[in-house]
Amino acid sequence: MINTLIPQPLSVQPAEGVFALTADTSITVSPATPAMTAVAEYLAARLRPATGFALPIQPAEAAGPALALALDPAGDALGAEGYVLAIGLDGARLTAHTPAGLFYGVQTLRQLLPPAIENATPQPGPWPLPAGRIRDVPRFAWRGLMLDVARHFLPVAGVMRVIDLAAAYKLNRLHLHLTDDQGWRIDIASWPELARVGGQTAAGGGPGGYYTQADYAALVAYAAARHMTLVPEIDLPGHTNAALAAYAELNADGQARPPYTGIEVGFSSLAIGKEITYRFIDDVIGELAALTPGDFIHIGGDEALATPKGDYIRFIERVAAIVRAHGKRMVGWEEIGQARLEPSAIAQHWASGHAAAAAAAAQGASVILSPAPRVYLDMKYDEATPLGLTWAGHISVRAAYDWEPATQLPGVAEEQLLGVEAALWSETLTTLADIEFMLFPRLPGVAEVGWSAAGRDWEAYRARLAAHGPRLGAMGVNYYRAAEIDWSP
Ligand code: TNX
Repeated sequence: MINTLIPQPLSVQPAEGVFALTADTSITVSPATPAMTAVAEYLAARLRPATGFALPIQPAEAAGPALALALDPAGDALGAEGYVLAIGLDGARLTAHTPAGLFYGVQTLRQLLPPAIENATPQPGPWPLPAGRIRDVPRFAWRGLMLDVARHFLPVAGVMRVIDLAAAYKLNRLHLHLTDDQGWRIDIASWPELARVGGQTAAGGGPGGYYTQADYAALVAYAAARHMTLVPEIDLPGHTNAALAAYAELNADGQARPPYTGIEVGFSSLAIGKEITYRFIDDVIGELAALTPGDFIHIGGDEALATPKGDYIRFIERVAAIVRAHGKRMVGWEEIGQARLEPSAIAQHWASGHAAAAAAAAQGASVILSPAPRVYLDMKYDEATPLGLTWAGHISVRAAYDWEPATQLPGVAEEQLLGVEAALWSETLTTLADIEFMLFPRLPGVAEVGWSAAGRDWEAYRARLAAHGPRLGAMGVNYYRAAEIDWSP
């Protein structure tokens, strides 16, 4: 078994020989529940186009060579997301304690097949799976990607594509930055001008756009089918010009702001002293919570430079109560650590002066790591990169990969780290092709930092990543052929 897997599994024991998929191979499920059948259908849908095989889904008792998916009720050592993949000469058996674990095992199985498996049209094959045994459990529960759909809107199909690509590397959270100064991207029925006015603009003056609630529900379902939780962000109390342009009464002076299409930050603020501000937030978070089966609502809280500090703290504490009243866990950028937080709160570290994230952790809150110099994938790779910003430096493929979460934040214990999240701000990114170019090939490295417990080894990683070039190519991904990687052939 030549191991080019990303993220690197916990243990890989190679054996002699292969099991090759053929026209006679079936996929079996045990037990035959809807959740199991859904994982099997997902697997079949990945394998049918390139192989041209029927790959029928059958109960486990069916005879013949199979990819067998089985829940192991006693397998709780595998946790909520772990799996065991055993490949012998006459079949492959994937076991897990949950359907999510099986889903991640399916991603591993995909990567063990030749890259041509990712083609959308029939390929000649053959389709060998190398024999061996893989046992795999993730290091962190939160393995995220943030997409900024506010500076530039990304239509539903583009978000679904990103979900597919992120799921292939075992990410399990998609954080959507839905609102900012330049645009409001989710329709709120009780405040219709947010989308109708605030949704019409974008950074650089483009056309904007927004998700209807039906669109958003479709994204939630699409993500859930890939065992990914959507985390919606409404950025408050700064980064709110689009809302302040849509509703005059949200401004301290009662005057609607003009739309904003530049890329400065830190100039806008909701009116902290007005009661209507909290009715507005309660309505918005109420509608968002109703659309969100996941536990989390992100309230932003970053760079509120136009909000006095005392007002900011009062505001965050009031918003926390609103989020709690709607039955959700509050996530915020690390600045929320300046306020009093409940232990259920989650602070997202991003800036290098990390006193606020440590303050959040000292109150018992959990921390997500998004250190800008490592995982702000909107930074240029190097000076030649045509897209992106540079304020956090250049982020090479190595820089995004070669860092250790446990030592990022002095004073924050590893038990308080929920995980890692890459962030893709979109001031300079207007198309899906732009997004793919910035994410790939850096996102797989961040995914490995979040998933793999084993220490990182850049030389071994860059060899594995090279093998993903043809795979990404077969998926049609517009990836950057960084000179750090030997992209042979
Ligand atoms: C900082 S990170 C921001 C964003 C920008 C980003 C650009 C954070 C919480 N705020 O508003 O889009 O830098 O890299």
